[in-house]
Amino acid sequence: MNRKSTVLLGAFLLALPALAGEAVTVTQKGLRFSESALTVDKGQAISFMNDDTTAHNITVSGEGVSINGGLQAPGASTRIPFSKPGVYAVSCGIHPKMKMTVTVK
Ligand SMILES: [Cu+2]
Repeated sequence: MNRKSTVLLGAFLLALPALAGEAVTVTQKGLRFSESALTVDKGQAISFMNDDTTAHNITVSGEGVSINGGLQAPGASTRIPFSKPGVYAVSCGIHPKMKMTVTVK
């Protein structure tokens, strides 16, 4: 639970089921998420791909969970697991107008 890239996700990973579905990819391009709303299965992860020429910072909040994916360079991908059912607001800490909703069922 102390893996370098997932320190901030520790609370989530503790609850992560052993069997998780394949990750879904959401792209950030033109300062927008490729999806405004997305539903994933419990335990599934989303890989947020930065296809912009500027850095992003994925943030996730909801269901008592708050995740900061850290500074994300252009071309980088940030994988966020969603282990708890509910509705989550996803945004960018640098560009607050970037918003999407993730529903975990
Ligand atoms: Cu951004």
